[in-house]
Amino acid sequence: MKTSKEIRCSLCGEPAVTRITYAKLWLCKKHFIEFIEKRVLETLNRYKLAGRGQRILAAVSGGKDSITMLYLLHKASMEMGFKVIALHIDLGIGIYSKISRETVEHFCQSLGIPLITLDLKTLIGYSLPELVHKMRRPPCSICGLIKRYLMNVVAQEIKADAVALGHHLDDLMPYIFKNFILQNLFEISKLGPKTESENGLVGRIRPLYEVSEHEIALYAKLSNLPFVYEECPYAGKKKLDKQVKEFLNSLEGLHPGIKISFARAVARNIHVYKALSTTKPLKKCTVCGAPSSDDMCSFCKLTNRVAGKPLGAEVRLKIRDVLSSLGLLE
Ligand code: Q46
Ligand code: ZN
Ligand code: ZN
Repeated sequence: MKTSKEIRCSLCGEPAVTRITYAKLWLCKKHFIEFIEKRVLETLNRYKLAGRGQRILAAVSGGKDSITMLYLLHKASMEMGFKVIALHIDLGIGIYSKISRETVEHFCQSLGIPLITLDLKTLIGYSLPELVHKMRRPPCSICGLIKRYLMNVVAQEIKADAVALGHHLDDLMPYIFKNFILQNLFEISKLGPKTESENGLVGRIRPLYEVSEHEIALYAKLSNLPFVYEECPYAGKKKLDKQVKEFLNSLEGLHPGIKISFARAVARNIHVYKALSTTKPLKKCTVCGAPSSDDMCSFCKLTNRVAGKPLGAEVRLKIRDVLSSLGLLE
């Protein structure tokens, strides 16, 4: 049996750092880094996620996935000729948010990436923990709603072509599989590598669509990327999500490459899932103009409940001030 000392890169003969089972390759540090960078470039090209002259808004929390996504997107942008602008939302979750914000600020500064930081408490008068306390709703549902809203306002205001997210293969495939089991087929259409902009909602792209969690962790480590190790204190996996993830990983062990094949098959069939929509076309929120299924959007409803008035329009003005001070308004 080979010891780890004897294992050599299949491409250059240097000591290997990892095995890419589905590609039947052992790779050294240099070739592993190149392998992942090529995979992301191919993803951007294959699914037409970004192109020359475009403006991409990258949502960055400071965790390893979003930091790696931003770094890889930034590298690709120089080759492909698009512009990356980072967005960080400070949710006010004590020390976790403080460290996350500092990490993102330093990282963007070191790479010369323009960064927009929005502070939730400054925008609406409440931090996420304060909202959770007042509203008695699951933290992640409040947080998700707020982040989606703010990302979209910023993307609209800076005329971004898309919002880039750090979701990877091991986030997306279990979620897609779970939605398939539950036959929430339309939901699957939102989980592919790209959702198009429509009805005032700026589209999403997922540059790490074909990169696994393990590959991201190794890439971040080997590239010395700074990221926040701590998880958000509200994070927690549901039992079914965890089990579906383990199931897909055990399948991958038996059939290397099946997760990527699954991801590509879903991407090919996104239009099929999209055609299953039963929702009505979106209207505009009467308060803030954001796309909404109701007369008032969920952000305005939420702020109305907690602050006594819908804050969407006010928040948009505050965001415009932030963007203007950064020279990002056209
Ligand atoms: S930040 Fe927000 Fe996550 Fe924290 S409160 Fe939940 S959704 S876990 S990506
Ligand atoms: Zn090598
Ligand atoms: Zn609104």
